[in-house]
Amino acid sequence: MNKPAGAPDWFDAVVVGAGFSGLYMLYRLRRLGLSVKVFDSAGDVGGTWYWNRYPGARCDIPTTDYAYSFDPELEKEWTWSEKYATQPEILDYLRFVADRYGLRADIELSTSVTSAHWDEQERRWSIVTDRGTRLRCRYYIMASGCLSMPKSLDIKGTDRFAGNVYFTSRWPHEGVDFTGQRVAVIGTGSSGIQAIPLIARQASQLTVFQRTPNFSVPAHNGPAPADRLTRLAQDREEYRDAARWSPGGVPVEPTGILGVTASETVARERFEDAWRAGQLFSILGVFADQGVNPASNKIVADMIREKIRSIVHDPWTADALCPKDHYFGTKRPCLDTGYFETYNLPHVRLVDLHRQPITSITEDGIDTADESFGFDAIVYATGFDAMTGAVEAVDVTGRDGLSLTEKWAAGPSTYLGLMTAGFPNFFMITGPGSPSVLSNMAVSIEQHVDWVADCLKDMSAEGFETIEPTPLAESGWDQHVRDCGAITLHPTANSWYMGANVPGKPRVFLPYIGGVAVYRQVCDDVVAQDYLGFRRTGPGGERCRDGVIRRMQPDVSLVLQVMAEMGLPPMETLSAGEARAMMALAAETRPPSPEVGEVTDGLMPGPAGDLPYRLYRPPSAGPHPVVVYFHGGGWVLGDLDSDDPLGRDLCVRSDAVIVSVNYRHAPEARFPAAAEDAFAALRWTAAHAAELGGIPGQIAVAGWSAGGNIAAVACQLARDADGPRVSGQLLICPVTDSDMTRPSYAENGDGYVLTTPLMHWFWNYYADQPDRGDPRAAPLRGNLDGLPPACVVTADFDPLRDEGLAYADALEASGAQVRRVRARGHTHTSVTMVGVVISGAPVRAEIAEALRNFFPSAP
Ligand code: N01
Repeated sequence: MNKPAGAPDWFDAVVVGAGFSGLYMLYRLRRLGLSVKVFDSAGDVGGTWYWNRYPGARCDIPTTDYAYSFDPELEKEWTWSEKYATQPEILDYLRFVADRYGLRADIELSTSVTSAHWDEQERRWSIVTDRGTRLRCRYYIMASGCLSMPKSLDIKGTDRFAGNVYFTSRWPHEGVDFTGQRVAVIGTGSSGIQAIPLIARQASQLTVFQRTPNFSVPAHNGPAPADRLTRLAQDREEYRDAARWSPGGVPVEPTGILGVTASETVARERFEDAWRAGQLFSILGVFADQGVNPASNKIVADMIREKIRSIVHDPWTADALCPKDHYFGTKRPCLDTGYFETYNLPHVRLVDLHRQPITSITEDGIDTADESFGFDAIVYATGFDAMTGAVEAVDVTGRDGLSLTEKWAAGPSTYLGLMTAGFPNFFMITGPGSPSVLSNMAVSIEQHVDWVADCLKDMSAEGFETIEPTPLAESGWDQHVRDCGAITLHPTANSWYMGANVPGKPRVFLPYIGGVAVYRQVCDDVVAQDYLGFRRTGPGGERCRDGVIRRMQPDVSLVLQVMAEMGLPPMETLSAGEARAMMALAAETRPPSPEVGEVTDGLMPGPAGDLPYRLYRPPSAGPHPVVVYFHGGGWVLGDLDSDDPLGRDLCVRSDAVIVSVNYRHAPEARFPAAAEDAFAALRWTAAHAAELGGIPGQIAVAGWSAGGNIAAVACQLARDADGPRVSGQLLICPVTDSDMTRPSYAENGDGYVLTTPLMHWFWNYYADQPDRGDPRAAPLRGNLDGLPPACVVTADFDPLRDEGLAYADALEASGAQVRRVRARGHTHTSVTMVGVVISGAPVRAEIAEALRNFFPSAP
């Protein structure tokens, strides 16, 4: 069909960016038979490798891995010269790729897309460029890179300097000769750290202005590593596949060794190996827990600081170069060649901006609070508006005039980092909410491009014209991205990952840290579930299977995965004795529990003999309110040790004395033994509160699972017996009924540790069928009038969830004050896994607050 005169050009797809992602996107779209136009503001292809030409610029992922893998022939035709190739070599590679596949014909260089507006009527994007070109397309794809928009200068007086000014991210093509010059470098991120040693070779004087010292590891560059080349030669596809299904996009075997439990010898060996390897994923993987556990992280950080001090001769400079304000890995670590050694040169000086902040750039140089420096040249290595900068640089307007910048005012919101609701047919390659910058970009780019191309192919096959995520799917993914970030140390750092380097940018953890393999699986699952969370429309109507792809907390999933790999027999196939032995064995591998002020074991009288108890006293001066706690385990399992971490955690968080009671268990003592013991324990503790260091009259009960059951029963018995007065009841995932027909049993009865068969096993041991309706077994069936305030905790993936909620509803209906705590993304057991499941900590903090509120007069 001929285009009417003056009408905009039409393409199936417009792609912004001709770097790694844009080139491959073009290649894939062409193979689908689509018409494509690629725009890039650069004078040639290459993206980041076109612009970042500063001396020393190299990749920091071994080049064997930082390359396309989609075509074996391409791999045969290109050989990398070094472990970490230089910028010119990588740029040559990308030019070679563009030429080899004849891609240039569809690429318009030196042209920026300035606006992209969705036309709902026509179901097309209208695109405008800075050269005034107007065109229309069905699919608009941003392949504009995560670190391509330089951060605006935020230092006073930058326009005053009369000497030469350079930006690492926009380096002159002809290069720069600093011979004989007095040079300043501002910024010590990856760019500064790579450039500084080379600038120092030429400059007569080099002054480095450092705001935040950075962790850096020697790259030990050299020829491409023989072991990788051999593996690739032996089975290229196997190697590439291992990368695709690895945590970071490079085939590295993750360790299971924890920093907190490793011996000093093991820790030292692992660190030195990683230091020698000169690879980011090695040093980031010394311990499995260094990204989440401050103590473990400190071991690695201390060893790096030790290295810095051993390299840099001047102790003041060495100290100033040691990072102290962030955990290792929470700001992107660097790979260097002779960076720290450079400070031993007599003409190189470090200025620590924390002690001596820049007041202004002047005509002649730089003024700090106490000194004026004269320079011939200033190099800014001050970084990027990462991940969102390039996407938001275009005026993108979606349905109903919604602007992307407005939508993202509080931080980006995406589904899978690929699309965003309200912007049909708009794709981002390695957008925020995808592994992107935390991974080998080459692998993540290929995965995204393949996903988008396959999606368009599927749409065409099924007669759809538009695709867009649903708000539910998107907010679910945003939540999952936040949940993954929240269990790590990342949110504590002022990093560009957090948007903290750009003044005014919302503080949000931008990438997805769940790992490349997990993420790939998620994307595949979405497709397998008929594009779950996407709405697709076409002339034949629309199709949408709405939903959230990942609702479980990431560390809970990990625990379930580890348990599945252990291949333990289902508990309900064991005898009570065998099940208890298995529980005891599992308890031996727990990490250390929280410290409390004091722990004492004792005995209290029960209806059929003494009951052991363990008392946890907070570190603060008493007396304290007292909480009588009953452990979980289906009335059959559990003891003082099984719930020891939770007892300690509750104690320190709530500042209350916790008296954990070991009641009689089934099948040796069946119903109502446990309930009777619980009430006896409550009475005895209330009567002896002062002796126990408690405040008389300030007594609450608490329990988890079956312990929650007998805690609830104890409150009912205390009410009926006219005492003791109970200030509150904390019921964590309690058994409140013997009816297993509620929906949460159907939803969660299999696969989340506490299963329907296991609940049957527990009930069968505990109570005869006729007794199961007795309110002392099923407190939901009792009279709920006049009961103390409650905090009821329910977990999303718990078969008991709905009976917990039913109890909260019924209590409220009877006039009790109820605080509901939802353990979002948790199972029946995970909230209690102190020190293992980090995402349980905020839930336990909320529980502790509820406990404290039971005792309003407590200090
Ligand atoms: O940028 P950065 P980069 N006054 O943001 C400082 C990738 N990359 O271009 O930390 C004074 O890391 C700023 O200080 P602070 C890689 O992912 C890869 O170096 O904000 N100083 C910091 O020291 C990397 O992480 C390679 O306190 C100011 C520096 O400037 C990412 O790109 C090579 C300042 C900026 O560091 C970005 O690296 C290069 C101010 N007003 C880059 N503003 C490879 O090896 C900022 N700074 C592949």
